[in-house]
Amino acid sequence: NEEQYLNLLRHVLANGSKKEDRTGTGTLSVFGYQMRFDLQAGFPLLTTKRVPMKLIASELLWFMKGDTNIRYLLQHKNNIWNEWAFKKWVESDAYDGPDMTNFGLRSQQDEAFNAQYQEQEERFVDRILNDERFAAEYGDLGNVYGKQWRRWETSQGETIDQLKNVIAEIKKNPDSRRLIVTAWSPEDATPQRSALPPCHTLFQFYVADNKLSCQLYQRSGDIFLGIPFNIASYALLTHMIAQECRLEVGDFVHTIGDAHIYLNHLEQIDLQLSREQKDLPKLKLNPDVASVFDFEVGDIGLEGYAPHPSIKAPVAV
Ligand code: THF
Repeated sequence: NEEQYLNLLRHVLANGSKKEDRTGTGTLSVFGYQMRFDLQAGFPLLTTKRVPMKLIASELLWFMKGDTNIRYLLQHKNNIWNEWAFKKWVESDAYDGPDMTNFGLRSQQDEAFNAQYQEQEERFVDRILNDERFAAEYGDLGNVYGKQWRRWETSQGETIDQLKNVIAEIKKNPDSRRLIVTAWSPEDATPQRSALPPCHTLFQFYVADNKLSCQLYQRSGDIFLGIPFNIASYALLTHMIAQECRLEVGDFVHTIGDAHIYLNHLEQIDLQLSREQKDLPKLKLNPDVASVFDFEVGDIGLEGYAPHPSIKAPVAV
């Protein structure tokens, strides 16, 4: 069940330090926290609030395709990365609409500005969907996960397909202690080269007793909005790779560096903690898909997911 996650919420509420952050929202934060989910016990999707599995699936497939353009996400009605592309657009020379400086914070504090912002973002999304050249220029987030996992660029000008390589290695050499995919590159962790340096710094696989486990080191985690997505996403990835490698699933181990609750998520968390947990759902993958790179959204389903209603919260940009 999701006790591990609820304990993280309680731990940070009780022990977190007040800490300012890049986005100006303010957080309660702890440094260093680890959770472990036994994937045999059910699929770790929260039941104390509805978490949209469809969005998690399309985001993960987007990463796995090596795509870094939000156009694919928008075509799947997934808006979770919009703000980062929108930020690049409104900061570019080509943008000629109303001033959108610091839109994340201002949209929450100023009703009139929020209306303007919503209109501009809607126009932006329309243009990404309908104008291929505009999408190529302003829909691309640069060196985010898709690029790092599938098309890592070396200083020699070669590319490395880390995800493909690690799957081949799991099959060939399951006892290896080097089953690693890294997204963090010191060269790329600059505002010029990446809209948002990767939060999911590195993940490692481990095979024992015919079971595939995965551990993620996440440098920074938004506990209320991001972490529930991240847990489900890496759990799903582990299931897909296990299917291709003909292994059972083991544990997902989630290690977080700066684990923080945004101060504008506190009421939502009180509500969530007042709710009773329900049974975890089961993941249903289409068993006929032989390669992880052939999965589509329709091959990924859930059985027995009957969560409490979703809880809305603003995302810090
Ligand atoms: N930045 C911040 N501040 N938080 C994050 O969680 C985050 N992510 C990704 C990149 N930067 C981040 C984006 N992932 C939602 C979920 C995941 C996101 C971004 C946003 C979100 O708003 N979820 C809503 C539902 C949204 C919807 O229905 O459209 C929710 O209620 O869960 C860390 O990976």
